[in-house]
Amino acid sequence: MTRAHSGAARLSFALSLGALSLGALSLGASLSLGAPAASPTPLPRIIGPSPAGDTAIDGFFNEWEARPTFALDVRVSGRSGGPTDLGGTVQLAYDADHLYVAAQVVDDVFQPGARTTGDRLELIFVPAGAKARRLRIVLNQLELGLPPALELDGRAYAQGAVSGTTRRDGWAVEARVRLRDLPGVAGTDLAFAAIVQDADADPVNIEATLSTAALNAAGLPGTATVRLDATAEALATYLADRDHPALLGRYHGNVTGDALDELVLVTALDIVVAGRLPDGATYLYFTHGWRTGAQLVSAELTDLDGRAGKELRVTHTEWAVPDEVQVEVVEIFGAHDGILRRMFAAKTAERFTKLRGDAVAALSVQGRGRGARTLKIGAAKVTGLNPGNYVDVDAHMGLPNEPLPLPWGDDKRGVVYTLQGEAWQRR
Ligand SMILES: [Ca+2]
Ligand SMILES: [Ca+2]
Ligand SMILES: [Ca+2]
Repeated sequence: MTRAHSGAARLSFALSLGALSLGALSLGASLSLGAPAASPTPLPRIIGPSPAGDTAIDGFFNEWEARPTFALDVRVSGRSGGPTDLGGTVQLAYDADHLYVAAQVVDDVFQPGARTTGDRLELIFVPAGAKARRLRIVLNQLELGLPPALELDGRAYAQGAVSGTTRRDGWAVEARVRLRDLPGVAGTDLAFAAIVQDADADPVNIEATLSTAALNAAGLPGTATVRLDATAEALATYLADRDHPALLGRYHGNVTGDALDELVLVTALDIVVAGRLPDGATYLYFTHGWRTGAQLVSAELTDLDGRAGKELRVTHTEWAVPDEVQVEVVEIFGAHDGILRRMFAAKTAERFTKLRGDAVAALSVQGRGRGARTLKIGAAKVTGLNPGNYVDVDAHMGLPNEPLPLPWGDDKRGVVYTLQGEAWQRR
């Protein structure tokens, strides 16, 4: 429940979580991460920013060696003449002002590229909720040392830079585009594809087309494949340190009330809030949220405390007594003043599998307009349970959650909670 700042390329920080201590994390150098294969909501590849000045558009590719790579391995059309005919990799990088692209293509015969003839390379970017943008790198007579040219959405683009070279086994280009000309490409989930069309024997006959991502019927990448995100390093380190826990949910919104939105991950082990400050420094909050076997039921970002920034409302189930009593717990987490806190936790259901009975209550959120919401847990509706066979399982729970109001208990009319300080408490 701590916030760590990372302005430099690497540093280490210790986290004090009280009883939920995770010990120390050390931030490593990895700038990319992939979601574990078992994840129900795969995380797009996250690419962190490169230091300004690290990328030179000069036809030399040494600065790209350690950067994340997208393989040209999705066949869109045509047939391959083998590994020397067509293949290769495409890379993206960015800094505060520019997007950088590198393509290193294996191609046995270079055909000078023009808009509709020869070997061709196009990159498609579809930011979340926005229309597709197309960057074409017109290869020209690369083999003669003539420079390629850029086109953005079909028009000559002179605000960038591009360089290229032919190689013994193919050709390679790198390019730079102003981020201001591609709004939304950085900082959001991005459907991205690089597409290479290969002409060998005849400049007007495309023999094969490869892409870095599957394309939909409209010829566009349909799912988010990448995210250019300044929080990448902190997130990558967190995920590596926790041995890549399964991702149960991911959300995007403003949690802290800072100027920029945060990325919220619910993993099998923790709840993580990653963000950055306007000066570029990144931070990471996380809180231990889950125990072995806990399952996410739902989560949403919603304003509950009436202050800037949304709260994360999470509902999960877990076994209070293994294979006998499953409980459902609603929790609310909020970040203020540099601390991510559990502001509320209450049980909303108990399911006794052996007795075939259950008790289920509803949480209602009351109040509108400004100010904190009032929470009410109504008395549970009970099936198959009565004061004679009901066993209070709260003693077995380690969570500091409020008990379930039962129709025969002291709370038989339900319980109302109001925000008092940093937590909702019984009125
Ligand atoms: Ca270079
Ligand atoms: Ca070829
Ligand atoms: Ca070719």
